[in-house]
Amino acid sequence: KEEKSASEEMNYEITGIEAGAGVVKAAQKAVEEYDSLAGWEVSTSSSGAMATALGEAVENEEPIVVTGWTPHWKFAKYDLKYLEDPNGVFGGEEQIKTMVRKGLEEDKPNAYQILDQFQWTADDMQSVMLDINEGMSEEEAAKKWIENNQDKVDEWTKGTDKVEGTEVELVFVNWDSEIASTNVVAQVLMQQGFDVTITPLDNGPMWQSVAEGEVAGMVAAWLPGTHGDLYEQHKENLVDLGANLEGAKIGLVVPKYMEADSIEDLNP
Ligand code: PBE
Repeated sequence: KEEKSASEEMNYEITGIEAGAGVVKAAQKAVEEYDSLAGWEVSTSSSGAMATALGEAVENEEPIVVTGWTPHWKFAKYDLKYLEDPNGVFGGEEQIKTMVRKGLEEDKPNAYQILDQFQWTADDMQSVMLDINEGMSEEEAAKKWIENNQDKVDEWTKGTDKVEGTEVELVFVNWDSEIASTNVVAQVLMQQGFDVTITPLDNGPMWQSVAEGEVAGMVAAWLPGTHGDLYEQHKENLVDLGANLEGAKIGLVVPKYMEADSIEDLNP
């Protein structure tokens, strides 16, 4: 009964992020599949607005359900838990993969090789996200991580030559995780002499611009689940450079003080 009042207090609303995000689509599917979520809605706004709503709820110890993902600084900052998903709507462990346009290897082999060799851990990514969340500029946070992890960066640039002003455009979505990774990769490419542009887009256009060969690539492909539909749509026109991070995850996330442990503990 207590959870019923929590669900009521939340106005039967899951606090979502950008409408094009895979985790929002998965949350909408969960609303259809779980009886406990009958009549619920997934609000859409932005990752920033979701984080603000989460912070305010935690401050007031109010119930909230957000579309969440790992790696994310929110787990370092607040005591949070994933709601169990017995129907498996949100999928299992994910990889974040790098996708580049066809022809990049021939046109810009050094950029291609660095993007191919880029890989790091969830902890690495989270440390950059935390610095940005605590007020450091995206560029400064990326540079700081690079300075502290020169051994890893050396592996990414191994076997490549420096260039002089070769242009490389990367696309990403303004999700905290992708802000972190894209800025780090951009700084590494810059240090190798590239003239790098990073362009934030919505999720669909991000995939499309790489597939259409308009930009070099992106490091923000969450697979197999989160972006599975976009991958299927564009895979013939992409070069898949494999995982740059293992152990990612999406799901519904709540503060630990909430009684619900499973999506089935919420109430219609
Ligand atoms: N995210 C972060 C994205 C992928 C990266 C989980 C918000 C999404 O849901 O599409």
